[in-house]
Amino acid sequence: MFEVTSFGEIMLRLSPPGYQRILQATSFDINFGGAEANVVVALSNIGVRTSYVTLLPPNLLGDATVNFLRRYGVDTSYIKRKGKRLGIYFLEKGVGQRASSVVYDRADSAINEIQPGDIDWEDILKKTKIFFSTGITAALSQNVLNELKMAFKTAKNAGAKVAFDINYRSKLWSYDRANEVISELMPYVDILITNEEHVRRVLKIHMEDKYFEGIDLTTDGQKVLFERLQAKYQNLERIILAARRSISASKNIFFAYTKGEDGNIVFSQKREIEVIDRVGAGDAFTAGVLYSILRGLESTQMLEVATYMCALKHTVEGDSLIVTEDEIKQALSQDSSGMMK
Ligand code: KDG
Repeated sequence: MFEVTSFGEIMLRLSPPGYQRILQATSFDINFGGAEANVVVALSNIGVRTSYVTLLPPNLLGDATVNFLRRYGVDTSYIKRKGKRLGIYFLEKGVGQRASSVVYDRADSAINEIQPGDIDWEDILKKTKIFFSTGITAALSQNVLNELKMAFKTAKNAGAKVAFDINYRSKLWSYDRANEVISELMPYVDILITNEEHVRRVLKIHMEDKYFEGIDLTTDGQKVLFERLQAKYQNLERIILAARRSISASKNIFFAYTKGEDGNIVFSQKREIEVIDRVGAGDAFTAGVLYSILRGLESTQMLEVATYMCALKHTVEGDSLIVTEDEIKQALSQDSSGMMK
């Protein structure tokens, strides 16, 4: 039995050491990353039984990718070895004035060669409690999108919950195209984990000027956004929204909100972020949410676990949060919230 199964593309990540630019690099550090893989790696590390579904080429790069997932205890038995190439992405980490940049080299990667029948969705989803994917997967190609829809439908029939993160990537598609595709996926989603910007821009939930202070939603605005989202998609059982605010030129705070057990919106504490590697921080947040749902934590505890895991990911090199369950419990028991005592 798998508590979480995810489906997406895992890529080789090549980044210049430290803060070098791609233009000057003479070597690259190797990592593996992909939103849905990052989530199951983080979950496996904290004791959740997970499986990852994708296509990987039958060559040494595909083998190395499988080894990476296995090292962290992710089940790889449903990965189909087929296709010509492993997707690659180059990450140049930014600092100060210089923003991070990503160069994708993922066209025609193995997952895009997926065909109906390559994955036995029924078999895997009847053994799964929560099936997770993101808008990145939906954006990859028509083949992948067809398969994602098939997986969502099969999950419903098999009684697995569907969890989804909009995870909009401007390098993959436009807001309008994302809206068109994701609007079709939304009726299958039970658990939506995303951020308020993606809700506004991709799901096109309009918010009037009175709900903003500068570019940020006010607390009232956040509550209204939440209610409008809930009213538009009544199938959603859980909605968990993340938000970021900058408090100075170089400092960001991060927090999240959801509906509490009494029906009112509850907010996490605001966490300051120290950045070593921000890639995959949203995935660590998602892992925290799914962990909390699986372990039956209350909404307020869920928000603390998820925002803590997100903050922690910013300090860990690579796309996945590598942390143990004990470390999280210990940190949260010393936290000002005292949530996990
Ligand atoms: O959420 C982090 C991902 O963006 C990263 O791991 C790479 O999946 C990736 C992508 O497509 O950008």
